Amino acid sequence: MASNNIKTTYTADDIHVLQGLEGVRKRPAMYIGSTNGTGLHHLVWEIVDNAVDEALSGFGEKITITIHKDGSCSVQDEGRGIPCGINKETGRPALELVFTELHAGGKFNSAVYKSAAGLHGVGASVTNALSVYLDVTVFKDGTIYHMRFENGGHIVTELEKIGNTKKHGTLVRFKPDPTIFSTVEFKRDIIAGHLKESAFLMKGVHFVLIDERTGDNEEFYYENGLVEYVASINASKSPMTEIADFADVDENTGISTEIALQFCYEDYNETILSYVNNVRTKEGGTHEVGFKTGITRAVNDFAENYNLLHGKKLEGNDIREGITAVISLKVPEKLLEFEGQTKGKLGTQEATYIVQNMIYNKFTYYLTENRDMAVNLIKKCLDSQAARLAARKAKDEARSAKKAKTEVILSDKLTPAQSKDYAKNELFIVEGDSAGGSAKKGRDRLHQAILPLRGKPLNTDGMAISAVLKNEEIATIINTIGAGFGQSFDIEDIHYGKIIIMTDADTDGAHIQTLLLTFFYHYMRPLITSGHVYIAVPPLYRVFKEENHKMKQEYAWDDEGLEKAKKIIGAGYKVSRYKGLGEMDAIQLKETTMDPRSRLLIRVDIEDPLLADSRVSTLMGKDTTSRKKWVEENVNFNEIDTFMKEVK
Ligand code: 1YM
Repeated sequence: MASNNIKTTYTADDIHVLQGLEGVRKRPAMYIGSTNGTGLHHLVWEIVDNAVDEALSGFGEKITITIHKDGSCSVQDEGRGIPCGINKETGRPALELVFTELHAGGKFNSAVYKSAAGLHGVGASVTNALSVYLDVTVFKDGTIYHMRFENGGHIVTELEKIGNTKKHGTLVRFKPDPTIFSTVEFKRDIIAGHLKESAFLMKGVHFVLIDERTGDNEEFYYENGLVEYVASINASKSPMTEIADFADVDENTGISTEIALQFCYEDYNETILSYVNNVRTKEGGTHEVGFKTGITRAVNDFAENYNLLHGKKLEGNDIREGITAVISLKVPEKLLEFEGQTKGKLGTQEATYIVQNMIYNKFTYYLTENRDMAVNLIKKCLDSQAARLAARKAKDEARSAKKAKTEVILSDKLTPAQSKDYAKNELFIVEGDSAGGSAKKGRDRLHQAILPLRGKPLNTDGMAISAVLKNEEIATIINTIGAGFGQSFDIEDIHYGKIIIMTDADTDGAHIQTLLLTFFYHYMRPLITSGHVYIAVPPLYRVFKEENHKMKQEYAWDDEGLEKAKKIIGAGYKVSRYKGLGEMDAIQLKETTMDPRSRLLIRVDIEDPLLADSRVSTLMGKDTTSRKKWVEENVNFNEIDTFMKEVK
C-alpha cells in the first residue's frame, strides 16, 4: 500500500467485501426496491436512519441534510461518531465495516431500538455500493477521522486522522451513480416529507434541510411530536375534541408506547397511522389490534356505566368514525417481529396486550375527566351506528330489487365490459370525448369499459355530500363503480378490479387526476388503500420509419426510452411527440396505453395521509396559482411520481 493512504493493492478481504457490494450493484432493486426516484431516495434514508438511531439512543439533537449542487447529498449528526477503532474479529476499523459489509450497521451497533433493522433497512454499505463517491468524516474523542470510497465502494483513502476537534458527530457525503439510477436528481419535497415525518416522531430533535441548488433552508422541529402530527393531519377538519396524548413504558418488555388522537365531525374515515421504531407499519399489526380493542372496550364500558347505550353495544367501526390517531411504539430489537407482504405488519405478540391495556386505562380515565366531551362522543358514535344500520338496510333492499330486475341502469355515457367477472374488469375514466371514442374502439370488449368525462369533475374537497351528488359526472362515476360511497361504500361490491384514470400528459390532465383522486380519497377511500385505482401513462413519443413498405415503430415514455427507440429503429427515423391522447388513433391508444401486455400503469398508493391531505389542500384549495405551481413542479410526466407505484 502506498504511504499517502491511497490504496493500490487488494487483499483477499477486499475481494470478499467487493463481492458483497458488487452483488448490490448487480441487483440494486433487491436492496432498495427500484432504481427510479424512489430507489434513489432510499440511499438518503439509509444514512439518515443511522443518524436517527443515534438520536434515538439519546445522542445528538440535530441532524442536517444538505443537497449539494454537484448532485451529492450529505447527512450530518451530532452523535458520538461512528467508532473508528479496529474491530477484533476482522482486524479492520468498525467504520470501514459499516460502509462495506452488508447489514454491518445493524450487526455491530449496540442501539436498543433500531429504526430500520429487520424492516426495509439494508444499511449504509448499500448507499456506498451505489455511489460514485462516499466520503465519511467522524468527529470523535478530540480527533477528526476521514475515509473515502469511490466507484461503488472501492476504498481510495483508508481511515486516517486529519485533525483535532472539540465537536462530536458523523458527516457522510455521497453522490449516487448515474449508471445505476434512471434519475439522480434529489427531490426536495420528498426529502422534506420524510424529515417532517421523522421530526413528528422524534420530538425535540431538529431536522434541517439545506438545498444548495436553490438556497432554500427548512427546519423541522416539533416540541410536542405526535400531538402536532395529529393537528397537522386534521388541519382542515372540524375537531370535536382536543388532541389527547398518552404515553407509557412497559417495564417487563421495555416496549414504550405513545398515542395521540382526536375525533372530528363530518369525516367518516378513520385515519390510524402506526409506527414501530420510527418506521411506518403500513399493514398495521398487533399494536393496531390492541389499540382498536382497547378503545372499543373503553368507550363501551364508559357508555354503559352512564346508561347511554340502552342495552345496545357499539361496534369498533362506529366508534372510530372520524378518528385520527398516531401510534408510535419503541420495541427492543430482540422482540421485533414483522410479517406481511412488505414486512409492514408488526407481529410482536406482546404489543397487543400492552397497547390494549395502556389505551383502555388511559382513555377511560380521559373520558371520565372530560365528561361532557365523552357524552358528545358517544352521541356521535350512536349516530354513526344508526347511519350504518340504515345504510345496510337500504343496501339489502337494493340488492333484492337488483335481483328482481336483471340489469342495473347504467349511464348511456358508459361503454360497458361484456364480462361479469368483476375482478378482471377494468374501468377507464377518460378525459374528453375524442379520446373516449378512440378508447372505445381500441378496448378489449370483454374486460374493458370506457367512461368519457366531459370537462372537469367537481372539486369535492370540503363539500357537503348532497352537493357532491348533484354533480352529474360524480353521480355517474358512483353509479358505474356500483359500490356506494361514503359511509355505505362497500369494497366487496365494486364492479371493476381496476379503475384507470386516463388523461393527457399535461397540467389539465394532472388536475383532472387529482380531482378524481380527491373524490376517491374522501368518499371511496378503500378503493385507494386496497390498490384498485390506477393512472394510465401514455407514451410521450413515437419513433417510426417506413422500410420496404412496412412501418417500423417504437414508443417511448421518457427521454431515455426515446434514445433507445431511435437506436432500435435505426437511421432515417422520425419522431412524433404526443401532446394529448386525442392525437392517437384507436390502435395506437390500445397498443400503448390500454393493452395490459404493453401499457404502463401507475398504481395510486397514498402512503402518507399527511402528504395526501396537504397535497389535496394545496391542489384543491381556492388558490389556483399555488395549485398550478404545485402541479408544474411536482407532476413530472417523464418520471414516476413517488406517491405511486409503477406496475405493468
Ligand atoms: C450521518 C450518519 O451514521 N451516525 C452514527 C452511527 C453510529 C454511531 C453513532 C455509533 C453507534 C454505537 C456506538 C453503537 C454507528 N455505529 C455503528 C457501529 N450518521 C451516523 N453515530 N458509537 C457510535 O451503537 O454502539 C453502526 S452505526 F456498528 F460501528 F457500531
